[in-house]
This record gives sequence, structure tokens and C-alpha cells, in this order.
Amino acid sequence: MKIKDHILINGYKHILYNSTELSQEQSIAKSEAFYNWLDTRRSVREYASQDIPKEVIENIIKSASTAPSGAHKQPWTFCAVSNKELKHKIRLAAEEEERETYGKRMSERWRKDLAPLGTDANKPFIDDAPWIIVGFKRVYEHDGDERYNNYYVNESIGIASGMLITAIHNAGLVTLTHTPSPMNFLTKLLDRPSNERAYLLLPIGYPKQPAYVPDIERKSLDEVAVFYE
Ligand code: IYR
Repeated sequence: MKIKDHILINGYKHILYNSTELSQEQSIAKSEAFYNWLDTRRSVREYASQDIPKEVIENIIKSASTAPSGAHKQPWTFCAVSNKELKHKIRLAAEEEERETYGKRMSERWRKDLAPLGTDANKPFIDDAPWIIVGFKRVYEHDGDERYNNYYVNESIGIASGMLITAIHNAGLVTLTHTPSPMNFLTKLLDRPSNERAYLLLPIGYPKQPAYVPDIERKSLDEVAVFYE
């Protein structure tokens, strides 16, 4: 029987999925190689000023935007900033919030948990990295005067952000997840509409040479997985 190149479901066109079939051996080898490569990713806090081609930034954002999302609404906007004055304004505003956070909002316990990672209220990486990307979640959309909520917005932008971080690593670049809180200042500085809320800020660049990262270990498979066979 000839396979149809498309079918209709609920009257909507569904096209053939082009699957890339691997043998079990290939699948094992590929998944192991991917894990080993992904395990080399680290959050890096010190950046070289070396520039990145804009095309790379465009490609990593396109990669993130391939993420699955609630009802395929793709409820995200990624703002990529290389403008030095704007990055500096963002740094100053982020540090102001962070001074409050580290000085007053954090519990003693939280401060202790962060101590091994060496984070503090200073965010020089916002100036130093040639690009920063601020991911915004789009809570609702407008259709004329009406507002429609998007679905699973946090889950959707969370998945897209993970894919963005993976794409950055794949491009031979480094990043770290900065989550200034509250982040309203980013809406103002980047002139975003009221249906968008900042979700995370990622500096993107090459690591300073040499750069140091915390000597930490990841949980073992046993600690993060339970199998029911
Ligand atoms: N948002 C602050 C504090 C911070 C909190 C956690 I939990 C971290 O893992 C790292 C930092 C900041 O971005 O510095």
C-alpha cells in the first residue's frame, strides 16, 4: 500500500513525520556521546570580551524556539542585547535588585547554599559578555480588544530555555542562568508589552582565560531516576 504524504485529522492537515531510524547500537552510542558532551556544560561566571557572530545568536534562538509548547502557542520572546549602554543599564538595575536579594530577601540557609557557587550581587558578566538574552514568557495574546491566555506558559518557556542553554553549549559558548528577582525592570528597559514577563537572563560568550567553576558533582542516576519495569 502506498503511504499517503498527508492525512486529515479534525479537518486539519497532518504531514508525514520524517523519522531518523537508528539501530539499537547506534542509539546507545549516540545517547552516550550526547550525555558525555552535555555533561561538559558548566555555568561560567567570567567572560572574555571576544565577539560572537550575530548569526550564532540567531541560530541558538531559532533552536530554542523549536521547543514544544502548550497548544503550539510558542509563548516566548527572546530579547538579544549586544548594545553596550543598554547592557550596562541592565547590569546596574539587576545589581540593585540583587543587593536587596542577597542583603535582605534571602534566608540564612539560602545564602549558605549559594556560598560554594560563589555567586553574589555583582553581575559583571552582563557588561563583559558580548551578548545577553532575556527570555520573556508571553502570558496572554491580544486578538483585537480581547485577551487570550496562553497555556502552560512556565513549562513552555522552561523547556525552551533548556534548549537555548543546550544550543549555546553546542555553539562552543558558555552561559549561566541569572534570575534577578523581581525582574520588572527588564520589561521597562527592553520596552516590552504588558503581556510579557521576564523569565531568565543569559549572558552568552567565551569564557575568560583562565575561567574557574565550582568543584561540584552531579547527582548519580540512582539519585535522580526510578525505573518501573
Ligand atoms: N537570583 C540571584 C540569586 C541566585 C539564586 C540561586 I537559587 C542560584 O542558584 C544562583 C543565584 C542571582 O542570579 O544571583
